[in-house]
Amino acid sequence: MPKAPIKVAITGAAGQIGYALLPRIASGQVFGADQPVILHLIEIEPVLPALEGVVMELDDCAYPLLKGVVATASSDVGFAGVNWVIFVGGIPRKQGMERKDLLQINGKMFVGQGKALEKNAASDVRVLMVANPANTNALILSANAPSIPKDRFTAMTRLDENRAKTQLAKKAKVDVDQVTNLAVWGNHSSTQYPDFVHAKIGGKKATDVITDRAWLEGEFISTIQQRGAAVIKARGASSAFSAANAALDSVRSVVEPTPKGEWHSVCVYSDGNSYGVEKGILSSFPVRSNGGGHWEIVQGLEIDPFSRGKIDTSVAELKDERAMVADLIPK
Ligand code: NAX
Repeated sequence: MPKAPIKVAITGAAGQIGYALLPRIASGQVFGADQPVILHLIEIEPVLPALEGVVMELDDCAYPLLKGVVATASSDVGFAGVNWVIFVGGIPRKQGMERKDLLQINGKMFVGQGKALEKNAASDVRVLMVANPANTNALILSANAPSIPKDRFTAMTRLDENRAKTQLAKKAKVDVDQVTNLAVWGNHSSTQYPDFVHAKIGGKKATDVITDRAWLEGEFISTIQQRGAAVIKARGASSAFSAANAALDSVRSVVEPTPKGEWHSVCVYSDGNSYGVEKGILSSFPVRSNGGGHWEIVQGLEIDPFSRGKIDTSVAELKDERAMVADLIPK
């Protein structure tokens, strides 16, 4: 018996990340080679003609697993019956724009989208927020869709994890698949903390393989924190296919079981009992999934004073962001 199709919505589908995401979802690289999909592509009205071109390209790929495409500027139509939503659409920061302005502009958008999601999505809907500021956007979205369980909302720090793994692999002169257990903590911003203390290289502690502590505490962390800006400087545009790749890794890491003893990085709601992060803050943590869509924050990692300081700084920034959009979060 062939599986029933799942409905996957992507907002900002005609943008550069959306364009890199679609062929990989439609070809079965995310939900499995036997899982048919129906794509719901959501864009703003002026971009619908360009989106039509993207739909033509999807048609022209003749993907056997692609059972339908809906292209729309309506959140109600776009979220109707969807099982997964990847929120990519957003307004980029423009010159002279304060962080607070960006938070407000994008935040207002997620008030409406949260309400539409709650009204229209399937009861098992799951969400990955990619659009920046990702953690706070996801917080606003979920606060405006209160009947959807909090554990369905995630925001992306997987690109940071992937970047960090590659930098450690290069320094240790090993293949990147030798680097595991790389947790990113906190906000997806320049305060994030890529945790080298618990990372492993070839199954050993990364700090036993790379003994240059000054590099780990200094250049390594700042390279990851500033990597997005470095890509923009070099390319004249922000990370696109690497971001799409990380979004797909994030979804796969929820729908597939996490290998024994490992974890992946994703922003989830704090339960208030994990590593001193206040309940209700949507922060990046090391997370394990059971493959049935359920995840848990990895418990029991010892946090040394250096890591504590870094995590606290990033979580403090998340609290500041939440305070800046308090008017968009219903009590
Ligand atoms: P683009 O500007 O290429 O695409 C964004 C698309 O969103 C545009 O086509 C726009 O028309 C659409 N859009 C705007 N408002 C919308 C709305 N209300 N409903 C539906 N669509 C809407 O940006 P792109 O490079 O694709 O980046 C998208 C987002 O990802 C940005 O917010 C960016 O900051 C964020 N990123 C997040 C990363 C992460 O690791 N979490 C890394 C990469 C990326 O910078």
